[in-house]
Amino acid sequence: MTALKNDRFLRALLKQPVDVTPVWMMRQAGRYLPEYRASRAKAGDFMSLCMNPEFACEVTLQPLDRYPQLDAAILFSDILTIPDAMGQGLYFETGEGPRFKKVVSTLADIEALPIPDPHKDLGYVMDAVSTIRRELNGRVPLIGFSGSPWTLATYMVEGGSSKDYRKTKTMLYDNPQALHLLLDKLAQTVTSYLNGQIMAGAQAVQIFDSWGGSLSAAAYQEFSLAYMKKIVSGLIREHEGRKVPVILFTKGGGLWLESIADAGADALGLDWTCDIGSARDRVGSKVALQGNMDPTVLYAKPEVIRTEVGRILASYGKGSGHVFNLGHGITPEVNPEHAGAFLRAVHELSAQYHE
Ligand code: 1CP
Repeated sequence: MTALKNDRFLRALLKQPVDVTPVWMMRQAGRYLPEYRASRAKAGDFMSLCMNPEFACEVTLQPLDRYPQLDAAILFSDILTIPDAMGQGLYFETGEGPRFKKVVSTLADIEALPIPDPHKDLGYVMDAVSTIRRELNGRVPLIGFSGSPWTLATYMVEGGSSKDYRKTKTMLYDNPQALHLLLDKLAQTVTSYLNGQIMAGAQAVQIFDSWGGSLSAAAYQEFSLAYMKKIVSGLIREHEGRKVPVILFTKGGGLWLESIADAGADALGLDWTCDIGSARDRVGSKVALQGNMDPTVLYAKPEVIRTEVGRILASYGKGSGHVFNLGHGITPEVNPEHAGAFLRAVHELSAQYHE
């Protein structure tokens, strides 16, 4: 394997010294980029991009070619590949978001769900990872990812996106054994899926618990964090002679940072609702932090974006252990030039915080 030319992302996740704060953006390959929309039109639809390793590789590299400041690439795929591989039949209605042909409602439905084999049932993802690794040729590290069991369960039980997770939460309170069985199957699946990505070449992995923040404090511990802990304890943590850092991102998890920091991961993703300096005081010696600019700041003028980047860097303060990111994914309406101003500001303004 080619040596990494830029490893500041991996170094910051392990709190090793860096020259400037590394940066990447959640959803950096996506609809705000005209080149992404052109590739999607060529492929036919979103799932065809994910299922064809050449297309997945092409769109993964697009933001890196446009923005030389990006310090990491993220596999182009989706968290919903897992429910699809469990037989739910994922499809996308234009402008409507994800949908499933089959939903999971009863204990019998959950008992019948197979545990997918990453190589047989999700081989297209493994092929995308190895293709992207080859084409990156050591430019920057490649991040693999999965949804958390709780976040995946919400899509599987609701049959798509939801505002209130009504069916999933009804199951949580009325039929907790059924939900636990589903979460347990998902934790097993996510563990082997992420290990498959690591063996195929992913150099760090992130678990997206996008909807964990919708839970009560007690339910978060029992139905989301417990399963992420189980996954973290089953992951391959060293490969090709290097540590493979694990990042946990619970959107809305700011109140529970101390307990998330005890889950065994190397870094926590923060949304924009918490102050990163206070978060560092609460967990700083245990884990690195990733985040946390409000993605809507990218709608503002480049000077305003720069000020906001400076404010977050100052709040984190001196030293390594910070990966700059948005607090959630970049949205389709963002002007790509504003994303460029954001990435440049992170490198330009952060050198003063590193020796
Ligand atoms: O129309 C299109 O082109 C599809 C839009 C799209 C894209 C670009 C979807 C459908 N997924 C993706 C890619 C994607 N999804 C990546 C690619 C890597 C990157 O550049 O970051 C990643 C990491 C995801 C992960 C993902 N998918 C999450 C977790 C992250 C988050 O934003 O919270 C979730 C919740 C999904 C589900 C999903 N897939 C697609 C959409 C529009 C959604 C969200 C639906 C909802 O809000 O419920």
